[in-house]
Parts: sequence; structure tokens; C-alpha cells
Amino acid sequence: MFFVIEGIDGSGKTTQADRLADTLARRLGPDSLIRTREPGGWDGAAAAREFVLGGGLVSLWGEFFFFMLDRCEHVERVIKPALSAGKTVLSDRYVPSTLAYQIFSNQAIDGAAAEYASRLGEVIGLPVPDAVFFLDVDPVTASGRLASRGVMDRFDGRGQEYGESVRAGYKKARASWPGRWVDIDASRDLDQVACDIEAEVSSMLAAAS
Ligand code: T5A
Repeated sequence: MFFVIEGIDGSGKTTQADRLADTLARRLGPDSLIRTREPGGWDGAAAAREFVLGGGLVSLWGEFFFFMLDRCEHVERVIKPALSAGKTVLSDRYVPSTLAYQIFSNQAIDGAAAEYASRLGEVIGLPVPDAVFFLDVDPVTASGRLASRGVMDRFDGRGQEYGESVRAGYKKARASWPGRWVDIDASRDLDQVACDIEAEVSSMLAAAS
């Protein structure tokens, strides 16, 4: 199976991905799980990740194609081989991140261009996840969490409105994969969030067996 965890910066994805990975490894066996992330989830991508997250690209479409390129390599080198071998893949970010951050949160991109961007993954045959867990939380709470961890908030430079526009972008992105999207209220305590995700995953694993 293929699971994806999504959300705005500071929504708690990495924390929840760690917890879900522990649960899945216990249930399926550690060798049956591939825990990965984007950008930079493949060998050799660390420098590219650092470059783009450091603000190295100025063109919006440049960013879009960077994340798509990174994803194509990630899919060919990591995700497809794991799925073909019958393993379960858990990815921290995937296609919805690009739709939310690069496309649907940008007023400069709409109409035919947004339609093109949102269909490109399907056209080139990127695997469709069994479930996307969208950790939904408001940007003020998410920024507060990052600040308390001592991490610089990537929204600070662009303002909270940017955080809201990315959050709204995610809500448009869910239309790409109807029936695969699971909204999780991530404003709650992290145990409650983990419990909801694990309940969904358990019922999917039971249905698949
Ligand atoms: N990007 C990425 C794009 O623009 N397009 C794309 O296509 C892709 C793939 C990724 C950046 O790249 C952009 C989006 C991002 O800006 P990253 O390094 O992966 O960069 O950063 P983030 O995804 O933002 O990951 P972070 O680790 O910074 O944030 P998380 O994973 O959302 O949050 P997490 O789990 O680290 O938690 C943050 C803090 O909150 C606490 C945790 O303990 C931690 O201290 N916390 C909670 N506290 C209270 N209640 C809860 N429920 C909590 N959950 C977590």
C-alpha cells in the first residue's frame, strides 16, 4: 500500500509519519515498510533539497518543475521498486504539496495552466496513493509549533496569508484524488491525531488482507 502524509509547514507531518512508521513496522515487519519524504527522498538529492529549500529558485514554474523532477526520480528509484516488491510506502509529502504550494496558492497561476499542472502527474503515470492524510491546522498554530521547536518558520517571510493560501490550496488539491483523501483535524493533541490516522490505516489494511 502507498500512504502519504500532507499538511502546511508545522502541521505535525513528520511527528505523525514517525508514529505511523513505528506502528506499520510493528504490524508488517520493518523490512516491509519504506519510510520516505519529498523533496530529496532519493540518493544524491540532498544538495538539491538544500538548494531549493534555501530559496535557490526564483521562478514559480522553476519550482514546480524542480519538485516534479525530484518526484519522478523518487518514484522511479524508491517508490515503484518498493511497491513492486509488495512493500508498504509511507511518504512525508507527494503530489498534493506541489499542487498546494506551487499551483493552487498562487493567483498568478489559474485556468488552463492550473489544469495542466494538476493533470501532469496522471499524464506521466505517477502512482496514486491509497490514502492521503491531510493534517489540517491553521497557520498560526502551525507557526507556533515550529517556533517552539526553535525552527525558523518558512511562512514568516511571506506572512500568515501565505499559510492560509497554501491551506486553501490543499483543499482544491483534494479534488485530484477523490476517495483517497482523509482530512485529519491536526489542531488537537498529537495522540488524538495519531489515533485517527492509525484507525484509518488499520481498517484499510484489514480490507486489503
Ligand atoms: N514543498 C515541498 C513545496 O513547496 N512543494 C513540494 O512539492 C514539496 C514536496 C518542505 C518544504 O518544501 C515545500 C513545502 C515545505 O515548505 P520540510 O523540511 O519537509 O520542507 O518541512 P516541513 O514539511 O514544513 O516539515 P517540518 O518538520 O518543518 O514540519 P512538520 O513535519 O509539519 O511538523 P513536525 O512534525 O516537525 O512538528 C513541528 C513541531 O510541532 C510539534 C512537534 O513536536 C514539533 O515540535 N507538534 C505538535 N505540538 C502540539 N500538538 C500537535 N498535534 C503536534 N504535532 C506536532
